[in-house]
Amino acid sequence: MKTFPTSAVWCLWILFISVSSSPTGSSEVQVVGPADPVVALAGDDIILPCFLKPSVSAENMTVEWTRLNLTRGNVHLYLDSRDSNEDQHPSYRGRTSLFNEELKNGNVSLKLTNVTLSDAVSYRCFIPTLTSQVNETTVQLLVGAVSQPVISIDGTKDWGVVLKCESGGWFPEPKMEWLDSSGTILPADGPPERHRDSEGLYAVRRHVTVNQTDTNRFTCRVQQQEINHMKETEIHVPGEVFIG
Ligand SMILES: *[C@@H]1O[C@H](CO)[C@@H](O)[C@H](O)[C@H]1NC(C)=O
Ligand SMILES: *[C@@H]1O[C@H](CO)[C@@H](O)[C@H](O)[C@H]1NC(C)=O
Ligand SMILES: *[C@@H]1O[C@H](CO)[C@@H](O)[C@H](O)[C@H]1NC(C)=O
Ligand SMILES: *[C@@H]1O[C@H](CO)[C@@H](O)[C@H](O)[C@H]1NC(C)=O
Ligand SMILES: *[C@@H]1O[C@H](CO)[C@@H](O)[C@H](O)[C@H]1NC(C)=O
Ligand SMILES: CC(=O)N[C@H]1CO[C@H](CO)[C@@H](O)[C@@H]1O
Repeated sequence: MKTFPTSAVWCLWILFISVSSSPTGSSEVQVVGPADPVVALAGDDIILPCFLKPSVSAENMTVEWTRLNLTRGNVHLYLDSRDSNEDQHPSYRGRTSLFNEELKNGNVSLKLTNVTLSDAVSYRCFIPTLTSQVNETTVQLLVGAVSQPVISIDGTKDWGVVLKCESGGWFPEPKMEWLDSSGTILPADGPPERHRDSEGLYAVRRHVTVNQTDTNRFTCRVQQQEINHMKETEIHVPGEVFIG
């Protein structure tokens, strides 16, 4: 009786090792995607990562890229060792491909060209031919849009000069700030004004009244943290503008 538990543990241990280290057990191959969202700007060509782990060839597997919550059509279908896009959603036509040379390495990442704001959803990478629990993964795509701010002199007010900064074509909504030449944020003449155009892009405008300084240089900074982008424009206000 005393030796029974020990040998039972050994048996289980050996069983465990032989199951977990079995290199050909395709039931353990998992579909893996990125931990973080893919971030892109409108117009970019991007890769939505998806691969088999451990790496086995996907050449003879079915690969289905779909949009979550898109009831009809798919984004990209690879079936019978070729791309089969008869049922592709029209908005993805001609913009999708797999890396054919990479399929043998289990890399079923999707290339999507010229992304638009309406592509910013979650995608499902699904391998129905895989006999494993983890036969799909989800990849989130964030798409932003940015543009250079434009500064103009909007007149004078008492002791100072009123500067105007405008920037259209942003997504998501950005933050706009005025800075002096040492990088200190200046108190603006109010909160930023914003509006959205018909395409859903944000235009932002903000005024600041500045005094004469050593450099007379001022910077307008527009930034969007979710897509990690910043654009700056600097103006040099001629000294004589202040005297009037
Ligand atoms: C895929 O199928 C083709 C044709 O049946 C075969 O020649 C090839 O070896 C297969 N590849 C893999 C990785 O199983
Ligand atoms: C898959 O292939 C693409 C294109 O060659 C490459 O950029 C990407 O890094 C590959 N992914 C993996 C996980 O190997
Ligand atoms: C990219 O998409 C935009 C908007 O859909 C379109 O106007 C533009 O022509 C496309 N560019 C290319 C290179 O296909
Ligand atoms: C994919 O995996 C899920 C969850 O394990 C399972 O319910 C489903 O039947 C699998 N699909 C296929 C086509 O094997
Ligand atoms: C500009 O100068 C005026 C008068 O000296 C002062 O009241 C105001 O606070 C100054 N503004 C800034 C932004 O430094
Ligand atoms: C808008 C919408 O239908 N969202 C759904 C998309 O699918 C996920 C998961 O299937 C749901 O949780 C969302 O509610």
